[in-house]
Amino acid sequence: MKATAKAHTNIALIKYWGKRNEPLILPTNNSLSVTLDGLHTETTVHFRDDLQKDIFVLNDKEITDVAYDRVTNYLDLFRRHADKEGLFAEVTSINKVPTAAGFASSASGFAALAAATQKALGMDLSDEALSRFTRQGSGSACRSIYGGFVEWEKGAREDGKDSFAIQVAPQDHWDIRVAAIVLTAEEKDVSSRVGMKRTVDTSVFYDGWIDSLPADLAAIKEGIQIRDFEKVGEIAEANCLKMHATTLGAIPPFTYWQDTTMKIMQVVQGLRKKGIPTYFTIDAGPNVKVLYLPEHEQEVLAAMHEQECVTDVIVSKVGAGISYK
Ligand code: 2P0
Repeated sequence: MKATAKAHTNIALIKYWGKRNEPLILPTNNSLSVTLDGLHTETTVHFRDDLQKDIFVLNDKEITDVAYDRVTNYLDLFRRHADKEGLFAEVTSINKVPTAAGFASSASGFAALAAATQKALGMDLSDEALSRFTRQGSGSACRSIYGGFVEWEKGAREDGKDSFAIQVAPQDHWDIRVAAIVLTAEEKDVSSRVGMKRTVDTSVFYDGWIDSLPADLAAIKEGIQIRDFEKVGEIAEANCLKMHATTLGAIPPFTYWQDTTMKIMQVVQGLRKKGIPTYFTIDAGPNVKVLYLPEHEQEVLAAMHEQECVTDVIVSKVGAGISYK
């Protein structure tokens, strides 16, 4: 009863920002992401009769804090489903997503954990069912089941059965690049979980965000199908700015941006003025991700490395979905 799975992280081009049901992690809106090949988690789950409790080892270190509770509570979901309550696991994870890169390592982390767990228990889940299980570990993780371009359907049911991700276009559909521009390694003040809840509950801009999403989703999906980079980039950048605007209308207001975040946004806009199609997107943190086409890699990376505030740049191509060893 042992299995190993690998999952890549993903970056949302249309953001998930708000839950309609917190325990089940049901979102208020559909989101759309691209899976990234440069950042991944590999996890082995070994269910053993001799264990009295779960063990969680991350990057060779035994974890006993809240991250352990989150993993063990998550395993309970599978144990209940597979009728294996009382059977504990040793979970060993190698995370190749540097926290400083500003990517939620929870996306690849929960996708790899869900995949390895269901395989170890012999559950033989479909991708759709696996995505549903993964969603309950961390919302954005349900998109990391697939490679390429992926949409998470919010669903309408209260039990969450119709809230899972589907592939919009495969990994080899389009060769675009995403560079993670690392600016700071500081812990953020407001976690994404707390930030999205505060925004849903209090932001005067939240309704405007929600109302604008169907048009963004339809247009970006069309842009992806016809490989129109400028269209996709423009929508992704505007969608990111709208998401971040909602945080300024919350009570109390907050922002994930720092001065260096805005500096990189200006560098990206400066590249566009020079005729290089480049766009940014930002998650719940200060770091910026830059989208560009392979033929512009040199100019884009040179412009980023010129900035004093940039400590690292991590480049990804479009990545693959879950794989098993
Ligand atoms: C996203 N983010 O679509 C959005 C954009 C951050 C900004 O998903 O509470 O770690 O575990 O469901 O998935 C980050 O939130 O939150 C996130 P939970 P998650 O990628």
